[in-house]
Amino acid sequence: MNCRINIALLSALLVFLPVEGSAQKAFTARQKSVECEKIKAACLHAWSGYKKYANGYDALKPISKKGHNWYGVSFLMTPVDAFDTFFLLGLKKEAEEAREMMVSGLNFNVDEEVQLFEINIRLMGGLLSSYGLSKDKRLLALAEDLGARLLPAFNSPTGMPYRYVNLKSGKTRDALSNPAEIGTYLIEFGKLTEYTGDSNYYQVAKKAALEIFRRRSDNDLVGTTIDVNTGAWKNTESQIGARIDSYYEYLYKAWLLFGDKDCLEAWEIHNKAIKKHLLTQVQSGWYFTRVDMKSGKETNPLYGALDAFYAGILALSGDIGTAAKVQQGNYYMWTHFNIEPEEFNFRTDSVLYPNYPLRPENIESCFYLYRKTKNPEYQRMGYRMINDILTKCKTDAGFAEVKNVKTLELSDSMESFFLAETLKYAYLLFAPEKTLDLSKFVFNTEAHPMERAKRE
Ligand code: DMJ
Repeated sequence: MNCRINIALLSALLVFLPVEGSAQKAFTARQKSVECEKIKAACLHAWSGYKKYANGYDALKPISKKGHNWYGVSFLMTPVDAFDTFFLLGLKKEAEEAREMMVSGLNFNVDEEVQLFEINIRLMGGLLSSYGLSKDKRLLALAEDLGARLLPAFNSPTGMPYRYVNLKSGKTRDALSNPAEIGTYLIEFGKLTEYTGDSNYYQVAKKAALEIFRRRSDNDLVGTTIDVNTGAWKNTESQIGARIDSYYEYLYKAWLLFGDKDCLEAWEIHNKAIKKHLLTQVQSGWYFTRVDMKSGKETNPLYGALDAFYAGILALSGDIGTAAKVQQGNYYMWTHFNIEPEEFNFRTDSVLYPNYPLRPENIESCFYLYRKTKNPEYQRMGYRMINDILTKCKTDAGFAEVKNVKTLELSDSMESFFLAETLKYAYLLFAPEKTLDLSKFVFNTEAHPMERAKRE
């Protein structure tokens, strides 16, 4: 059975793989539609595994075939994250199932301490985009209830939020935070303000992000860890990956979504500094290194799966030249190690963290670069990545994280962002542009599309 499937897959690959030496050749309409169908089939496979083995849980364990919750109760991470992917892919039955689960199963009036950042990008983002697409008011009511429960997190002396908040009592914990967990609320809280008319949401989100910006170094860089009680940096390493990434992303997107000029200015200042101090060329390509925010000296030549998003935001902001050369490095990272590792040392070409948890960022950057340039090279890159995932990460029940990209051993996790982001960007890379018009929508960092407000 497996063997039959593999042979069928191989022949499909041979028929549709763009011929070596004609790398720039555009995919035909038929080839694009085959890719879209393949990605839809992957969505259906992941969703049916979730329903069969993890129904009602946050996530599926795709090897042991069990459900997994992040906290004491389930917040239905997978259905909330997946609804808008099903919607955009035209998977109506699956979208309905996910919506029904949300409206009948979500309850935020629980004595649970949750991580503000993850709840915001996955649940708040998912509920708001689901409401925007479906106009189902019950989803907006859930988002409003959740928003009110998250607000106490921002009651710190600096206005930068604590990392954890209890949804029932509002009690907060953990003042040692980072720019991503402090500055990634502009999109969701801005949408809440737009939908509810309560300006407080956007105000607290903007204050938090700009408190980070205010504490930038003379080099216009920020560090990795900061104390939200005192505002003092605790780790001054500056980079664009984990713990900082979406802070930058949201500054630019707050401009796109809400026309916020303060955020645009902050993005431009940071982006200039990032290109000046972090962008580095080695033999295999261009990467963003890590430096001390004050001295600008390199601390660690590390690059990885999360850093790969930056080419996409550069492309979105119109800097195609830099985006294109960084994407070559992203592609090298993917192909050189079988599948991209979580982190590698680009000076020694050695892997530091060998896992691949089904992350979207590299494909996301292919998507933005393709949309902005129409250069089929980016579809070719994405094609390689998608097919690696669909063949190497597939299990009976879904898709699994790679434990080690060298051995391709799998581990028992399918993060909800696989359905929210990885498969969505993969599909949109080959689907007609009208499926998601970038002049009308902006994605939050979990790939939940938010409609841009009409401005004069
Ligand atoms: C997602 O939850 C979001 O994209 C976040 O900004 C970074 N990490 C994951 C995907 O890799």
